[in-house]
Amino acid sequence: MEKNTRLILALDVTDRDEAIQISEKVAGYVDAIKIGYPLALATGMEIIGQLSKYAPIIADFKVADIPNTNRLICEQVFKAGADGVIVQGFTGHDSLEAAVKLAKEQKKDIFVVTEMSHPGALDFMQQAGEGIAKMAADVKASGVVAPATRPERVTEIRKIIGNELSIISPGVGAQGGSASDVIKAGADWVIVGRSIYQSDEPDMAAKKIVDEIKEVI
Ligand code: O7E
Repeated sequence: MEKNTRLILALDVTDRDEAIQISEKVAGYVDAIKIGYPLALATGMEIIGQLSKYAPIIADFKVADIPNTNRLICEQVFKAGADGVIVQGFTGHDSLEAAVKLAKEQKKDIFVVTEMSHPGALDFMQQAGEGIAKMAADVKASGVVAPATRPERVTEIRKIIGNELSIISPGVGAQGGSASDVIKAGADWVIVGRSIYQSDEPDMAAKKIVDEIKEVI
């Protein structure tokens, strides 16, 4: 993924035409489009190929299984045209290694969820987040997912993973996080959904975030 605007659109709509229209509008402002279960379940996996002409696609299926199943899932997602897949880290090193090995063979990316952005992530995930970040660095994943709602955690996670891995960070806008704060804290990209796709002018909403980021880099 080329580091240009530093914005990734989280396209959590469930209508194919709407997804295509929004992608067309924001294509110039995003470095990637993240699609997940809402859109893929509503429209089918072909949506990945259809949207990949606008931007690289990161498939957010938060893969969390045994190594063999992780590999089988990632194979299908890459075959559908995705450039990257998001996997959970809590399943441990062997599950993650299976996904990373396949991705490297196919020159694709794996991003590993460390600690999530919502309040409930404090119940169980935060305690494991730093260990997961270290494991992601050890197995040479492409990057990790860390919460824009807690920029100080992004800074901690950056210290653990160093500069080889990227940090992609959701939680800006609707969840209360700030794009400029989390970029300053060490994130490479922000992931933004509702503030863009629910806007009457998604392109202008995306541009505003890109301009905000530009001011702090
Ligand atoms: O709050 P929004 O509408 O800006 O959307 C945020 C998107 O990021 C949404 O798709 C959600 O599923 C995802 N996300 C989080 O909000 N928090 C996390 O901790 C992790 C993710 C996520 O995308 O994980 C993989 C990158």
